[in-house]
Amino acid sequence: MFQKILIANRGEIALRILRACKELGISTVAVHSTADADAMHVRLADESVCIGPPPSRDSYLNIHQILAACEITGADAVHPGYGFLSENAKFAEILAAHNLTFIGPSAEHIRIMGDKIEAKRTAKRLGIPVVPGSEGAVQEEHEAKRVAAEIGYPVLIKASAGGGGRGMKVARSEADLAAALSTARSEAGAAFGDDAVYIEKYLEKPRHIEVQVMGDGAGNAIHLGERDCSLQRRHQKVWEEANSPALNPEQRLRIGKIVAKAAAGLGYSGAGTVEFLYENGEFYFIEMNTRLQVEHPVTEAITGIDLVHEQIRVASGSGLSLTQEEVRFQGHAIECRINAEDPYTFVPSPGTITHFHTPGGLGVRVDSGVYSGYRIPPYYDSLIGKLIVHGRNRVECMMRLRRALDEFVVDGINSTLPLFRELVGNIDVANGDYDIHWLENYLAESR
Ligand code: MV4
Repeated sequence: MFQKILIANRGEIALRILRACKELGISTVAVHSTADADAMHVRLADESVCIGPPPSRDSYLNIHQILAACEITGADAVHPGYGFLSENAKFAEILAAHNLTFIGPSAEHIRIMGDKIEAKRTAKRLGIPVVPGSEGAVQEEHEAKRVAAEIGYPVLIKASAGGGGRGMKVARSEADLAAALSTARSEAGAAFGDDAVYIEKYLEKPRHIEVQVMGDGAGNAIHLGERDCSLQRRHQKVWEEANSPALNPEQRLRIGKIVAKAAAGLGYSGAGTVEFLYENGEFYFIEMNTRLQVEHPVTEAITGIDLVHEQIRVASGSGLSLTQEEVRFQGHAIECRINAEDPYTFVPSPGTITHFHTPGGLGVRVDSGVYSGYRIPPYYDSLIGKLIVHGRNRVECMMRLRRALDEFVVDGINSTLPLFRELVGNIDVANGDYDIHWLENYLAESR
């Protein structure tokens, strides 16, 4: 097992990882920018190292500085959290070259999944259902027309280097196709330095359902059920829940088994999330994320499994602590992302949190890195905390969530709390009756 882990992140996820390390008896190193000198992750870690000025590229993304911090403190492993360097294959390779363990999958698997065309090809080969579309990249317009005619309009042009919604163009008929193709290609080239694009059938009203997987890197993998992340705005998830209100136990088991088998076949190591669009009872692979995700606590709530413990175990060579047969799904969990933003325009609202009071009680978890008097720096994302509520079923979970939201106090800045107080009272949300466009339509209509 590791002696000392350096946490190459900040905010609530740095605290989340610190807590797991403490429970496992592993010493912790926090790194921070000058803007984060008074952050909670710095206070709670055993040691801390300042790695640079506020901009992320000079601090949390600065590989040289993180290596130096490992060297100075004698850390033997690095947990990247999410965002920042978590899906940087080069970083994983550089750590390995310095005899440091990257707590995550192999650089090869990160690289494959970062290339959306390669990811889709790999998923298909491993038996995961994919969205109908081109076999790989499309080069010429005539090729795009042939594929589109085959799968039928509307179609979506996606950038291979994209992901997370960047660089997509819809073509509703052949008349739109040439323009969509050239716009998508030039935008991809400008944004990612890679103009490879591919074509898919455009699904009009899907849900976003993702499956959590954990591999041991030795050909074994387990799935931990799914999360429904359809409630989002501009590709930022707002509300996530497990189980998905749209699935029955047979569907859950079927897709989980497919994903676990694929991860085992890849020899995948650590935590991963396979993202699907789900429409009319069918799953369609879109991407795989090779990191721990923001919304992992809803999976922890319904399984009782500490995903960060499992990540650390696997990375240290101890293997997974349980088998698929030992995984039990209990009840329902919902996560609300509390952002320092205007609840309706989502304009960031940095500044000082004059008062911060978190709810408690049975089935209530708050993961946050802020405190009363904390000043939110303007340089990073606007997540200030996550409220995760668990109940024996979805109705109990929603009752508890309504109560917990009533207790939550964030003063001094704008937060997204008022939006959640509205959503828990909404009939479609209560019925679990929503798709990936629901929240944007609701926000457009409700004012
Ligand atoms: C799609 C799609 C419809 N059809 N692919 C957006 C993010 C990226 N991960 C994939 N995305 C989409 N891919 C096909 N073939 C619709 C989206 C999409 C979306 C997906 C998940 C969650 C929110 C979304 C919001 C808009 C579009």
